[in-house]
Amino acid sequence: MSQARSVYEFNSAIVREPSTSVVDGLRADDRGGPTYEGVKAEHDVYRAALRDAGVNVTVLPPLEAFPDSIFVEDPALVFTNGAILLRPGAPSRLGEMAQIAPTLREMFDTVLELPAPGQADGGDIMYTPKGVLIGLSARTDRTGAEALISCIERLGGTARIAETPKGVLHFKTASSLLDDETVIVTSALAAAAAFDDFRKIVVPDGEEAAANILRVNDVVFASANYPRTLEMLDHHGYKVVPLKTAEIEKIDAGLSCMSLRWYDNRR
Ligand code: CIR
Repeated sequence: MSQARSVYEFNSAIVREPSTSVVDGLRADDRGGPTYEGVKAEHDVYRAALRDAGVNVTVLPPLEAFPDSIFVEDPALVFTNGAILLRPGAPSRLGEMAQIAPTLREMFDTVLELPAPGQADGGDIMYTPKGVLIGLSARTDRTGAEALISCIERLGGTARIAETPKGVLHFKTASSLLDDETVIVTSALAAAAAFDDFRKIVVPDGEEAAANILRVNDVVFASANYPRTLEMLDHHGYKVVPLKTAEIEKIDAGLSCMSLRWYDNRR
């Protein structure tokens, strides 16, 4: 059992230093790649914000062979009582699993592995107080999602399958948990059955990428690029930490992707 008071109470996180190869990160549309310096600057501020929010941050070394390896959220899923090694849906990212495995085996007593041939990316997985939601997407298939449900149940949790809107990379690209009762979503997910039991805050049209926020303890990390969403969150009473995401967005990433977070009972 976790002693955390909520699914977003975290005292531990893993991040990975960006590699210079991050400029070659995967992207659906090429709007010009990010610069290494730009990504590094956004990552440094993100790490500091996690620490300011009360999280102990472990920084893993860069992996030049894996341009997207800065997005540690995708190859694994972590909870207080165990971790699950996933199988990322992008072939160029498959090897990231083996790279993060030794760290997880050091930090967690139980490390499960998603059985082949299923695929699942951490970006499609939302941990909520009403169970874990797994969005099917181009990266997460039904075989992977069903196998993942079994792994989560072995750790004592519950999970169910949801749908990621077409053309959206990950389920959490378009939705995030804000608090125990509330999610922030794009209009494409506003009517999703998965969120029937939640209050929904819908991001304004034109600010879709703002739906990837990260709730950490009493603060909400949100992209500094979307002023109307920032204002809305502020209006709803959230303590917002605006963070720059202009560079990582060029390779389809947001704020949740850059860390694995959990509550460690031993701290
Ligand atoms: C990818 O396509 O895999 C990376 N360029 C972006 C990953 C973003 N990860 C996430 O949303 N969890």
